[in-house]
Amino acid sequence: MTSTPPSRRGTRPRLRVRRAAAALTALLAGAATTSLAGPPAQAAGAPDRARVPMHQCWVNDVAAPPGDTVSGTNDDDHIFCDSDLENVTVSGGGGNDMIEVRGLVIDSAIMGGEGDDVIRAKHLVPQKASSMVRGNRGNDVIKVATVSGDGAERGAVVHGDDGNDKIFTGSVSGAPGKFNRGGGIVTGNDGVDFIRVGTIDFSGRVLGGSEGDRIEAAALGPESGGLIQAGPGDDTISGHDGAVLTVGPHWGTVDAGVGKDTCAIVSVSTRTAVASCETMPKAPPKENGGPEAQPQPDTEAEPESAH
Ligand SMILES: [Ca+2]
Ligand SMILES: [Ca+2]
Ligand SMILES: [Ca+2]
Repeated sequence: MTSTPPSRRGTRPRLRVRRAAAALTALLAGAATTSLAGPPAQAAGAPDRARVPMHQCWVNDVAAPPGDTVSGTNDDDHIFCDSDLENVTVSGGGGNDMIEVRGLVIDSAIMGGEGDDVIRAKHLVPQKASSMVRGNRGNDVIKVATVSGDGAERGAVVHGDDGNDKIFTGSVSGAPGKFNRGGGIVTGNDGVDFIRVGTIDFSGRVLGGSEGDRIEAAALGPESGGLIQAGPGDDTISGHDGAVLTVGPHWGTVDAGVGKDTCAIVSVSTRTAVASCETMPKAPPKENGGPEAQPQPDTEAEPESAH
């Protein structure tokens, strides 16, 4: 276990404030869904990482004993957690597992294990360690509310791992730290993955991994900057449902990687960087009002019809 010295990595104060505010908002949002039993009080004055593992989980309708692990069997399990996870690792083990966490994922990990798993979790809220969701091997479906990390030691990490995964998350944010680790990151890893995320900003990263992936984001770098890196394979990068993705106006970066890639994107800034897109449809966006918005037929102030 690494210690967590005060950050000296020069994170801009404004960003830190923004993060703190976001974390607070997330906590408040999560509070509505956590159980009334509430977490045990933190050991007052406990140095650094001496936090009590906290969870209220059930494995196949049997309450999981307290402790820092919640484990499924090698068969198909249903693991349900009705509270925040704090300093806990939840593992599905083998089989096609369903893992559902209704609270925050604080310094904790959710691992699908072998098999085709379905994982649903709320916000990843790393505080003193990383928060992580991994599908592990198999064709997994992963849904996470938001992915917001901070540096190497407080990463918010979602990995599909081997297999053809489907990953859905909200916003992805947070700069990596040493060795490019951590931050806010979503990766498909090996396999033909489908990744749909919200806004990628404040140095958040979405990586496709090998093989032909489909990556859809709501926005990329609208306020600060973010990265989409599709990796090897014939990849497709776009907005949601194939809409045109706006890159910028700040430091949005798209690297489609090796392969015959299709990018439905429009850059709205000179600070963006777009590389390795073999196909970039020039078609104007239908709804997002790009710079070349389709000329509308003259409809003579017709009232809005239902469509
Ligand atoms: Ca299992
Ligand atoms: Ca799996
Ligand atoms: Ca994968």
